[in-house]
Amino acid sequence: MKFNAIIALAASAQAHSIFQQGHLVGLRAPTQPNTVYNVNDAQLACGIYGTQSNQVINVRAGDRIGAWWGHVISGAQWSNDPDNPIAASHKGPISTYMAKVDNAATASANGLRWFKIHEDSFNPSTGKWGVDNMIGGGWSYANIPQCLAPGQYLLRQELLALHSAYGNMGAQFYQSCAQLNVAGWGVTCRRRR
Ligand SMILES: [Cu+2]
Repeated sequence: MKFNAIIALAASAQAHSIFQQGHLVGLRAPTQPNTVYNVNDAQLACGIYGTQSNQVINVRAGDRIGAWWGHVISGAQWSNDPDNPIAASHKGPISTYMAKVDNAATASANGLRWFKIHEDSFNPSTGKWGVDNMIGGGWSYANIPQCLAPGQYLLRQELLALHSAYGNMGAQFYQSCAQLNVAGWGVTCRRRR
């Protein structure tokens, strides 16, 4: 078990002028900063089983979603925690996926058809990984696709730390899920006749 890594704590959505943020509200998140190594593990979907909110976060197609990462629940473990939001050694991409479900508050996170909506990977011109960009404020963002069909979804953000990936099963997967209700197609998404 590694305690130098992280978990996602909050999700927020900017819908026009409304800003909403919930600390673990509408989220499924681990309660300890432990990692999943086995890609066949059921907990690869939304992280090591911890908290699961009974709430769903209302967003709109096209909204920018922010996920806030912290070393422990509430963020830093102590003042000037060098491992908050994650140890700088844990370089790798941050990817965001969604999957359609009937009820985001209750649906199983396994056996779903996930699609990737965003990836913050290695940028050769800056030499930075998605993790480097998240460290600082702890936020990592993705846009809900503009023309996504309305309905309930799980949104999964995955941080893949590669610092020990030289060995078999050495890559560290950290993830949490947000339970979303996605409203309305914009006018630009009307079906053509
Ligand atoms: Cu670690």
